[in-house]
Amino acid sequence: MVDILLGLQWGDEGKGKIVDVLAPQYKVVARFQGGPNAGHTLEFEGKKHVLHQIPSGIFRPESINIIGNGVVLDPIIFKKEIEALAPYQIDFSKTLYISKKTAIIIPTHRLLDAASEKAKAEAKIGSTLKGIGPTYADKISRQGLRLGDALSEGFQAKYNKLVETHKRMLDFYQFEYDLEAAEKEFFEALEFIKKFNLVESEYLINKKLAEEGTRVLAEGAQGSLLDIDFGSYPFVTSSNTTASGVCSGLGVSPSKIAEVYGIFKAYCTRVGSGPFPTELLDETGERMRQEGREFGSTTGRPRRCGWIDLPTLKYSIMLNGVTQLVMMKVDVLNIFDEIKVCTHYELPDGTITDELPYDMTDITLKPVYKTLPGWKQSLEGIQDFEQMPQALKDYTAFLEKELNTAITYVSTGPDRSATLSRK
Ligand code: 2SA
Ligand code: MG
Repeated sequence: MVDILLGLQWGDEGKGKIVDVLAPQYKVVARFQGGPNAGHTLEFEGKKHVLHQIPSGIFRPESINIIGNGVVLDPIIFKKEIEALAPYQIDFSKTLYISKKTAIIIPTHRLLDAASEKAKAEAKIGSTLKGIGPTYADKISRQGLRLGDALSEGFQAKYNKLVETHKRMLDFYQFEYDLEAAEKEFFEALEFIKKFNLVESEYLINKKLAEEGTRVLAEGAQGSLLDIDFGSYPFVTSSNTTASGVCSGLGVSPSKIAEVYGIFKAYCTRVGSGPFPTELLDETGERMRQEGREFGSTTGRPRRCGWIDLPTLKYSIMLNGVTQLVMMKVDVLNIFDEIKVCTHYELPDGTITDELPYDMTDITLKPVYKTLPGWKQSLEGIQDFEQMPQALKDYTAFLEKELNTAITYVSTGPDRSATLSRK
């Protein structure tokens, strides 16, 4: 069976850490969407490592890691990621497989991302500028390049044709660029990637699933509220970040899906533009950002911070069929006297609702808060949830009741060891 782990908010929920914790239970860890816009941070044995495209099971020598067909892959970033993993002495020939159907990000995709953001000016999406949107656009409009194409003679011609199209678009944007260095790096990286296992990963994954007792973990990137269909469009990423993306992004059938782990922070953050009803623009938000070290792991951008938002969490739980919740970064709330929970929104006409309105990008939603007492103490060293301060137990119980789903893991710090199981 396939278990899914995904973020329920706007990304950066701490997925990398939890995949790493859960990985020993899984023979296979697979990425099904997104690309180098992701930044999955893992910390163990005093070391910190950020992964972008490589699945977070890579540090467990017994796991097989798959980059699925639903991913958009930048060969240049891939090469850098592999090089950065050198100290860990990983045998990639046994642990890493990439789908031939994976879409390739080429240098002009990154330029187009930048050009389109520049043209949008104030209305920009706040993209990570990794070329994600333009690459998915080419895939959907049936002119994109896939890794398997790079293995055949005709690749250069296909590449040239696409670049010509892109250059015309860049001229239209009146965007200035210098492509030479990036292209050289790109073709070097493409040669490099050919030495890895490029496979029909839908066969690999289904053969693994047919083996007795093999469980697969599908590792989501970004968050459910950035989903191309259900997120706060147009301030979203260009893939299905929700559970449905797993079937199309890996080639597994819906009947193979078992557990869905939904990860959320005990508060809320967002990078990039778009609605964020509980955003705190005051000193409380700033304290959250400092305490939670809330800066993008891919771009270093400061993340917007605010209180936890139950209407969005309920929405994400519904869309994904979440069976277990994982609450992250509770220790960041140690410093607050009071903790607020947004239970409903007040619409401009005064209606109170716990559903997300269609036009949430255009109207102001006023959060309706319930205030709970803080615990005001360090959680360091506490390894048993029962030993947690009562106020934290109450906060957890309140969320479980409102969300109607069990919180089975609670994370109290960045290290692998600061993860409490409540099962
Ligand atoms: P894109 O680049 O086209 O996918 O951007 C579209 C929107 O999606 C948001 N987005 C993200 N939000 C949170 N975390 C992401 N990954 C990095 C990380 C972010 C970083 O893990 O820290 O380092 O800044 C991520 N990727 C995309 C993005 O902000 C746009 O709002
Ligand atoms: Mg991240």
